[in-house]
Amino acid sequence: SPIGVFDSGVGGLTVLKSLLSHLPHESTLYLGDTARVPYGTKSGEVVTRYSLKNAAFLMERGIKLLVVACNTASAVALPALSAALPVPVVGVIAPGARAALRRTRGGQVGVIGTPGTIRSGAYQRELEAAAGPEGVKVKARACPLFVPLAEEGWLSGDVPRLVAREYLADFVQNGVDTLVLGCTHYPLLKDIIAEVVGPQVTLVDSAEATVHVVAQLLEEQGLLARGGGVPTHHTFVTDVPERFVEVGARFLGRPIASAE
Ligand code: DGN
Repeated sequence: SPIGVFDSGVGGLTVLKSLLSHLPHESTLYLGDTARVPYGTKSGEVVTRYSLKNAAFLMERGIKLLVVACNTASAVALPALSAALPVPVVGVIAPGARAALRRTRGGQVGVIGTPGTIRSGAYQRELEAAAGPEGVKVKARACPLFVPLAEEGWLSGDVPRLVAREYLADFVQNGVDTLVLGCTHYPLLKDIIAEVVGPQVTLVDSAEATVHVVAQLLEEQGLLARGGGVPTHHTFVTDVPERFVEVGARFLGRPIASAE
C-alpha cells in the first residue's frame, strides 16, 4: 500500500520530491488542500480540523503511513492525528529539529517558518527537549513573505535577497550556526538564504530529514516496498488543479502528470 502525504497545497511536494528520490520503490498518494491554503496564518484549531479531514481522505484509500508534510500542520495537529489514525504518523518538526542538533557546532540554532509554526513553539520545544544536558539556544522567526516568493518562482535577484536580508540579519548577528528551513516552501529559496546567512551557517532541510525518519520507520516495521511491482503516484487537490499542476512542477522538480 502507498505512503500518504498531505500539505496545505503545493509546498509538500518538496517532501514528496525527497521521498521519491530516497524511496523509489514506494507508491504515494499526495493530497494538497488547495481550497483552504494557506494554513500558515490560521489558528491551531482550524488547521487541526483540516488536517483530520485530509488524513481521513487518505486513510480511505488505504495508506500504510502518513507523512504530514506541512510544517504548520505538524506543529499544531500531530497529537490529534496520531491519536486518530491506526497507521504511523510522521511530521516534519521532530526530524528537522533532530537533524539541526546533529549539525550544530555551537548549539545556536535558528528556526524560520510560517507565523503558525513559529507561534506554536513546536520547533523550539522539540529542540530543547531533544538537546539534552548540553542545551541549545534557539532563535525563531516567522518569514511569511517567503511563501508567495516561492510560489511565484521569484527565487533569485534583488527582491528575494532584500526580503531575506530583512528577515535573516538578526540570525547572522546573533551567531546562529545552524538554520532550520521550517516551512515546505523554503527549500526553493535555499540558494538566496545561503547567500544571505553566509557559509558559516548550516541549513537544515526538514523535508530531507523527514524522509530519513520515514525510511527508518518503514524498515523497523517491515513495511518497506521491496521493488518488484511498479510504484504508482497519485495526486489529489481540493480546488481545481490548474495552478497546482503549474506551480507544483517547480516544487517537485518534474512535471505533475495529473491531479484529481
Ligand atoms: N505548507 C505550509 C508550511 O509548511 O508551513 C506553508 C504554506 C502555508 O500554508 N502557508
